[in-house]
Amino acid sequence: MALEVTTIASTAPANAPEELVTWVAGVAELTKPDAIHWCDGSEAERDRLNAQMVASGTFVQLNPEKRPNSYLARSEPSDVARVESRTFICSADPDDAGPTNNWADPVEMKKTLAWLFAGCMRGRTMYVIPFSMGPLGGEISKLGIEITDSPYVVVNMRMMTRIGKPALDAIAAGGTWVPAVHSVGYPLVDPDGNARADVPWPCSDEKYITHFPETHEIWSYGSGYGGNALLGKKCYALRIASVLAREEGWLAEHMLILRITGPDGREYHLTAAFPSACGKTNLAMLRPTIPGWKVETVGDDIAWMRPGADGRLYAINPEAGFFGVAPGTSEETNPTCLHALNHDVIFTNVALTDDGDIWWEGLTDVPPDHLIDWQGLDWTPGCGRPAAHPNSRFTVHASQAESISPDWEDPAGVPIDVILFGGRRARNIPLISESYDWEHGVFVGATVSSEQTAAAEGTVGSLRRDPFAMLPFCGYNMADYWAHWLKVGLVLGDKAPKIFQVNWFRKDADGKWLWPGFGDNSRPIEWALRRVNGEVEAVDAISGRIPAPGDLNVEGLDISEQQLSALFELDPDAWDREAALTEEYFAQFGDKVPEALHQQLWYLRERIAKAQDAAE
Ligand code: OXD
Ligand code: MN
Repeated sequence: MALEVTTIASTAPANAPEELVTWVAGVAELTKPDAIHWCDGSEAERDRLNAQMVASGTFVQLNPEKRPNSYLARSEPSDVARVESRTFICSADPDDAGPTNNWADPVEMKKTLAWLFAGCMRGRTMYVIPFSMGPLGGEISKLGIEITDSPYVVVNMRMMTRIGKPALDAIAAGGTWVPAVHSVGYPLVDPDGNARADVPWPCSDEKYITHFPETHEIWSYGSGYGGNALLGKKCYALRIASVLAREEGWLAEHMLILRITGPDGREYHLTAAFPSACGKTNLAMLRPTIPGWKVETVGDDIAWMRPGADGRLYAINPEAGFFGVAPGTSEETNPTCLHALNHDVIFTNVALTDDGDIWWEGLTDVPPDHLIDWQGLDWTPGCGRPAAHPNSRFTVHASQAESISPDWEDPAGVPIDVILFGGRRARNIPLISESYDWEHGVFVGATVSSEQTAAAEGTVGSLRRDPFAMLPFCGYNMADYWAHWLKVGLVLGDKAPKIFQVNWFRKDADGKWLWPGFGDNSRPIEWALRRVNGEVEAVDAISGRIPAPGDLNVEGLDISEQQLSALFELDPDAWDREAALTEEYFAQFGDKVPEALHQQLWYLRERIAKAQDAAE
């Protein structure tokens, strides 16, 4: 039986403000749940939901001796990733969403949602999750309420954000909050009104991940998976927060945050934006190979940054956990991450071993003789199917990483010295290159790209642009976002972080990697920090400033002079073609492209022409 409105109000904690209770009651009236639970964020609540999901078949409890307090969920095969084609920015003016987003009319979308959400929680409990993105009460932090009919979402949100009573208390004290509504879209009554049983992974074939930038609202329907359902992450911390950041003069970025301490004890902080499949989690937990350098994790995915009282740019990690890709994580590639997964983890779509533990491709060189794969089927080596889904994930609290910085929850954030932009490029882009100034850095960020690596992804060698690694995450017109970055640069002036471009993926003519990557990525970063200190001169080049010969620390590294120079080779003719592609790329944004970026393209062409002249 659906709840009466008066009953709904009586479920609310005593200090829930009227505006919040009215909103929750409205959503309940629309979605018709059987019960409402206001999450307090306690361990008892988590334990109860975990036990309930084990009983319902959503969770498999892992062997407590091998993996204490850990669970495995298997999703429907149709619900394994973010659905960019079903993700919408619903601004009044399509131009405010821009050519890189799916736009939908907000009035029409609200009608569609009203129809989709009508009765969609029948037979289920509706959970109300108060949450804080960033440490509670911090000046950069923000509050939200997610309503969901998925207990899986509640226990994941508990690790990924700060949920429950303290967040509700902050809202009760007058804090503004972003409303976010989620349903898996699988009511426990069928379309004819007959009761139906639940399934381990309820979801719908119809999916809508919608954002309303003018009213700062999120409505998500039909998926139980990660970025579609944990609405604090991509939907709030990037898409809606990027809109808030533009309104309020700060930056919401798809960037990891690191603290690096040099041998002399000096601390530096760095943020870095990488498109997917560029080793972002590995960099977030980097183990430097240069003696005396220490790297600590502040964040692995998202940075919120604001100018501080001293004029520098300060960053917080708005999240509290890691929702990372499991395959490829091993003792060799990322031991820090692997160790963080020893206990209290939710795994989704990895394989199950016969002794109740987990496995994925790349975890060990030799796979176990038998597994239950991510679809719940028997699996043996050589059967021709991956055991874990390539996008299988772990959810773990950030405090479990041995690399976590003691200050990762400092509400004031950490002052940023360096911003890195990375991509996956076999050619052209050097190992590291320093931008000439902030405007050049914004140009570099705006043109970040990766080469398509497999025929399945498109023409091999063609470029996929992923500006600022924000392509699927910017809540408004990408060209306006570039203009916002330029404005923030004016505010920061000479206190702005230095911006560098890196490329760990350069190959030689035979297609072999030129750079070892992983822990050795600390070497170009060390050069960047020495540039911050003014310790080394750099050489002006087409892409930016590059290390003078001998300045990149390769001590103890088995790398030839030839490899080293190939890592920094800049072919003016290839760059000429690159500039033409950039011009083409900018054209799709029409007259929204800031003049400063056209000017940067002109400066780039000047540098190319100079290099062409010198080569003649
Ligand atoms: C993520 C992503 O899951 O960027 O972090 O897709
Ligand atoms: Mn991400």
